[in-house]
Amino acid sequence: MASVNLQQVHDTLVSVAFEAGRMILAANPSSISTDTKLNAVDIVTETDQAVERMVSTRLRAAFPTFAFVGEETYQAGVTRITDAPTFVVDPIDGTTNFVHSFPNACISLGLVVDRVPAVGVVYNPFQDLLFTGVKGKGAFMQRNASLEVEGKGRGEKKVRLPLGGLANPPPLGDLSSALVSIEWGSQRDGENFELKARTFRKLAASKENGGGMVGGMRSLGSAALNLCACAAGQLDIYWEGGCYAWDVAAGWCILNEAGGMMASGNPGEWETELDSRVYLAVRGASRGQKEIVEEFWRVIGDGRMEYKH
Ligand code: LIP
Repeated sequence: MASVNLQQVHDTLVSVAFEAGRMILAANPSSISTDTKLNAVDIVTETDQAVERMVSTRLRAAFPTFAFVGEETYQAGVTRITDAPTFVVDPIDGTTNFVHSFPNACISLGLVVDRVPAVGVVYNPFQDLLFTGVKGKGAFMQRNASLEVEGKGRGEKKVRLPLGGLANPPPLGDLSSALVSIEWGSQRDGENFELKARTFRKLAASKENGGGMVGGMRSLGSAALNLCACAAGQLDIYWEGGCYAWDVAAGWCILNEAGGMMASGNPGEWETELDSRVYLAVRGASRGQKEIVEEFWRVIGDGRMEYKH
C-alpha cells in the first residue's frame, strides 16, 4: 500500500463531513430542485451536487495528488477506480430519505488505496451521528458529534465498534435469529430484480416452506448506514446488489475495523471487488460468520446478480 498518512486523511474527512452536514441540514427538501437519473426512483437533488462540489474542492486542495470519484460526477463506463489513493464519495447516501425528511441520510467519505478501503467517515447530520474507521486503527461511533466543532459543548465520548466490544462479540446463530438488512435499490425490472424479490420472499418464509425464517428484515435506505449498523453490531447481515463503490467504500472500512466481513452478494465468492456492485456484509462475531454467509447463499440458490459498471 502506498505510504499515505491515514490519520491526516481521517481528520480532514471528519472536518469535511461536518461542513457537508451543515449544508444538508440547511437545505429544505420540500423546495429544492430534484432530478432523476436512471429512472423515477433514482434521484439527485441540487444539494447532492452542491455537497459534492464542496467536498471535491476541499479534498483536491488538501490532497492534490489523490484521485477523486464521486457519485454525481461519475461517468458510466469511463470513471475507473485505480490502485492510486482515491477518495470515493457519496455526497448524500439515502437521497430518497433526504427528500422525504426521513432522518436516515448521510455523507459517505472513503479513501481507498490499492482499491482497498483504508479510511471511512460516515456522518448522519440528522442524528448528529458519526462513524469513522482507519485501517489497522479500529472503528468508532460518536453521538452529538458536531457539538464540539460548533462550539456548543462536548460530543459524547467516541465508542469503539462493535458496541459490545471487539474482544468477544456475540456469536452469530442461523438466519432465524438474525436481523437482516436488504434494499430494493433503483432497478425495478429484469433478472436482478426478480432474484431479489424471490430471495426476500424466501428469507421471510418459514423453514418448512424452504425459507430462512429470518428474525427480521429492515431497509435503512442507505448502504453506508447499513454497513455502519453492521459494524456497530445492530444488524447481523446486509445484502445488496446494484449500489456502487461510493455507497460502500467508507462503510466497508468501518465494518472491517469492527471485525465484520464483506463477501459477495453472489453465492460462492468470498472475495468481492469494491466496484462489484454485489455485497454481503456480516457483523463481527466470535463465531458463525462463515456459516451465516453460506446459509444466506443457500437461500439465494443458483441465481446471480449482474450489474454494469
Ligand atoms: C442509495 C443506496 C441504497 C440503494 C439505493 C441508492 P443514494 O444511494 O445507498 O443502498 O438501495 O438505491 O442507490 O442514491 O441515496 O446515494
